Amino acid sequence: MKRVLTIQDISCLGKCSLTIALPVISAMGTETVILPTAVLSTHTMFEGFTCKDISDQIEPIKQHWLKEKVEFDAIYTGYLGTIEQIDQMRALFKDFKKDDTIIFVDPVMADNGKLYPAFDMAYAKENAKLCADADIIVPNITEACFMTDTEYKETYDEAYIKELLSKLNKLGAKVSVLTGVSLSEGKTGVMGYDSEKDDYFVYQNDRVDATYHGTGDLFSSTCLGAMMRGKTWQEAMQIAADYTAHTIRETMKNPAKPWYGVDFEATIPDLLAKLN
Ligand code: PXL
Repeated sequence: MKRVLTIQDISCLGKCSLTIALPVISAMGTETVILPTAVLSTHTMFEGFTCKDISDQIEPIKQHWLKEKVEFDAIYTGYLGTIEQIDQMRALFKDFKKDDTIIFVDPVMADNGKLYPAFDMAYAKENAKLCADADIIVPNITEACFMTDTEYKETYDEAYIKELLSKLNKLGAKVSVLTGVSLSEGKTGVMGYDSEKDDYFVYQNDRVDATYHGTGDLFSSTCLGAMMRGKTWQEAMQIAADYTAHTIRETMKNPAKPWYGVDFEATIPDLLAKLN
């Protein structure tokens, strides 16, 4: 069985980051080791959330694991809290990266043209540096714009996306994937670029007209979970895009749907059926 380490916050209520990555990657058949970076009462879209940064635990936890000679097939970072934590991730990658360890970076910090409440431009620049150490990065268009000093556009064409991918590629990851890319009316999906093969990949499915928090985390977790089960990154993106859209559609059918997250718990069996 493969083993993934995922490093993100725990939002106790809210269905995002670790409360998605842990159940989803585990259910997909991969051991999921977690390193929480902060404990929040809820994700940051709730008013009045509490937050306890636990950066000071990262080093002792890491040292213990090094002593135990733990190895990871992939390391996946998502929402981190501070510039210092991003620096800690760069050191952690060096400590644990073997030849075949996949470093998967989702530089979670922004959406819809805006940074999340906790972040500023300095944080975005530091995330750009973290991307240099990755095998695969999966920013949305907003995050890509902040990391590459590009103007954010609501309406765009394929040339704009290719230019963004080319700028992302210069940050240094082997594969850059942009999420939330809509190349025609009523469609949405991903477009990626593999710098080693000089190859583009596009996948578009039907757009679902609803936005929920945590869907980016669901996409990333599913994608890495599929890669751990032997899928190529292109196959994994397709599985993750379909599963995320399916989960949003199913959530919308729920009369008591939570505004703060999607009902991925109900759709995991469908994901496993697709995977096997
Ligand atoms: O889903 C991304 C995410 C993760 N963690 C926290 C968040 C968010 C998005 O708002 O607030 C704490």
